[in-house]
Amino acid sequence: MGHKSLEAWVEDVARLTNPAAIEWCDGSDAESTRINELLVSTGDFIRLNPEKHPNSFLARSDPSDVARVEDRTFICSRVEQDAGPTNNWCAPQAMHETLRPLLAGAMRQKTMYVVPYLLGPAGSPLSKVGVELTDSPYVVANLRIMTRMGQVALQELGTSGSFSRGLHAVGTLDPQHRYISHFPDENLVISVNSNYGGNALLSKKCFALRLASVLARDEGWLAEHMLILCLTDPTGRKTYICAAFPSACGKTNLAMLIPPARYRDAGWKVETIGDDIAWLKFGADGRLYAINPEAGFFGVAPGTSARTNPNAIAACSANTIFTNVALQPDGTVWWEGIGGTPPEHLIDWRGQPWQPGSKTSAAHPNSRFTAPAHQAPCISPDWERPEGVPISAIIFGGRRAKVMPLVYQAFNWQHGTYVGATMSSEKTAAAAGTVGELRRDPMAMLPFCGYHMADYWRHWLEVGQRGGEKMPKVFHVNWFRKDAQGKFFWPGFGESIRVLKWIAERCRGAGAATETPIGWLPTVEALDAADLGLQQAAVDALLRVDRQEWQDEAAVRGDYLGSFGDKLPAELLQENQALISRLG
Ligand code: OXD
Ligand code: MN
Repeated sequence: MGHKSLEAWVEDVARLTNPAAIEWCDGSDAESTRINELLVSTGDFIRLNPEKHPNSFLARSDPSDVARVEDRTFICSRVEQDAGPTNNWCAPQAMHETLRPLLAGAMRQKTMYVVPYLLGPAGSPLSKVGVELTDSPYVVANLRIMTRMGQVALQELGTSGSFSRGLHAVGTLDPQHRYISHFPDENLVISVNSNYGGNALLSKKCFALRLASVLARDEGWLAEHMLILCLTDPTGRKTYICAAFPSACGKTNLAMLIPPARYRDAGWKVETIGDDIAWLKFGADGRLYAINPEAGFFGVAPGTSARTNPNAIAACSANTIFTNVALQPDGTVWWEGIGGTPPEHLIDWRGQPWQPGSKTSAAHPNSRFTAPAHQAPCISPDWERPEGVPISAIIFGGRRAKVMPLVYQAFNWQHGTYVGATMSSEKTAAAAGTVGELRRDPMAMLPFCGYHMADYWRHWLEVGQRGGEKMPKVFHVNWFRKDAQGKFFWPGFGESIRVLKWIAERCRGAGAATETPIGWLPTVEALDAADLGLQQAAVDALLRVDRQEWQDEAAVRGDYLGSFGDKLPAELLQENQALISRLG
């Protein structure tokens, strides 16, 4: 017996979009092979060299459709105020009326795929089911990697289980009529005129963050833009850590960090549970437990190399979809920062010949790999634990050339909420817009919070009250501080283990720290960086809290918080005031 409301919805959508066929996806290998072959036959996939990249493909998107589009992303809550000042709002009825003509007949002569998927491990009380209806076989191929897709989700759904609905039509790709519309009151997303990852794989940002953040508010948990890692120390003790950074700021690299030899030999290890999204719920013991709702990595390719992230390179060594990277004559992929000298001849992400010295990049700066998580050698044995993993620390961070030290610890959960609420970062290529511009990106959720940001902060404070002493400790990191010549002070990558080690020590009540007006910073000795050969000036800069710079920062933060009006929790303004008075 089927699921009546799912079947009825599929019929409704088919009546509107008029597909030539409807296909229910089962998630099998045979289905995956068939979809991939279909994409090759239509020219949407190029099969890569089967020896060097088994069962892997290159896809090129329309040049106007290469990133998330925040200005075309809408939160259509019934009440305008519920979307808040950081989201585009449209009344649900008006948006449905706008979308209807765009969807009418949009799937004519195409197949509509019904893609049931599970976010989170099978059998986990934290997992949720979504169903995406799409006319894009590219989306189906990606969803098969990014989620637990097909039969497993239908089983979880049964005949009456609840599910989030996603409707995606490729349409004409017209950027002027591109809509990524969320209807939180209907648990529904409708996306038209884009086939790019974050706009079209509705499981990811649309469901696992925007809709899930609303469900989390209502059900008393947290849906966050965070990696999850497990740090093991030489005694075998494990510390589970979540970290929120804006898009393309190194979440995947941190989640897959390989410590330098001295640390490895001593027994330090980092394992990955997730690289982008965490769902955190209270366990029976009153602690917060996290699951990774996803089953794959949708990682940024440029800058990923055997030196910077060998685990990611291994994860995408087979069964991977590469989108908007460059192609070498031997059927292998290439991107800026992959290592070695650029080949003499390439086909760039637009399908044009490219040579070293060309004015444009060979791979798009936001080009991606979609790879199964279990293929990463660093995947944690705990990554599919149905109950999740107990989180000891939450890290916030961004790209800041100035002001922010390498790491500091918030005084408590309320202060940590303020640190997250006021974090900021220089913009990257993951979203359309001006790269490098500084913007406030609270908890790295600015583009992903499905409701009023100030209500979201209130929710964080309430969750903190519920968890009390058992809440994770909160930290802020910045790997991106630069000297006057624009060179990074901190080597980053594997060397950041030193920061993780201090964080784990602090979670156990150890780790030497200096109290400063902004929080606790590690002492130079506790940073354990003597062997890095950093100049004294670099160490000073990395651990500096400059009063004048911070007074300016606090003033900007005060204005920013003030812009949220009546809904702003008073506690956050109090935290800003407290910072100002500590700065003297
Ligand atoms: C992503 C993003 O794709 O944050 O993860 O843009
Ligand atoms: Mn992300």
